[in-house]
Amino acid sequence: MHFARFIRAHEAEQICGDAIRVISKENLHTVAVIDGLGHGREANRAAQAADETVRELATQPPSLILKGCHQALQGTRGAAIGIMQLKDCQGSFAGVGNVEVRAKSRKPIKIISFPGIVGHNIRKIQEFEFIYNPGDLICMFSDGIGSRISLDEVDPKNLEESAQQLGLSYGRNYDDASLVLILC
Ligand SMILES: [Mn+2]
Repeated sequence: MHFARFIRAHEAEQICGDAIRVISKENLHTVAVIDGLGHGREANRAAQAADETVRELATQPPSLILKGCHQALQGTRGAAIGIMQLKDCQGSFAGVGNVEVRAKSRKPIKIISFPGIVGHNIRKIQEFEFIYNPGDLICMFSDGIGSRISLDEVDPKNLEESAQQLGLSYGRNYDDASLVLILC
């Protein structure tokens, strides 16, 4: 499993309100894309609180990690968060708010992030399960990345470079932008 990420702050900010965390423990990989609401210092504070929770709960199922984040983010601005776990060709995902997933995979990966703000109002946390195969390509990204993003441009042999190119091509300057590429 290989990972490559792109992350950059809103053009007027020094500090980023998005965060990406990848944690691998043996063959269990937990990937989080966190978008603190808005941008700047308060967005960063919310994202860091979520990141800390993801690190603490990394081996728990995505829905429980999200619930943990919901508690940890009380009193912050809140965040949109997507959590994916990958283990032995079985994947699961739970998300709240605008975190999207694209995949170039042998079997379609159908995933929905539900509306809401982690830390404020979560109407529903649902875990989606899917099958992945070695060589499948998955991208998770915040809404600072345009949803026209296409994985056709990704070169699996140059994953790091591809992540930077995607981020620069599709990133919106007026929001924090982050994406993570996963080569299964
Ligand atoms: Mn955003």
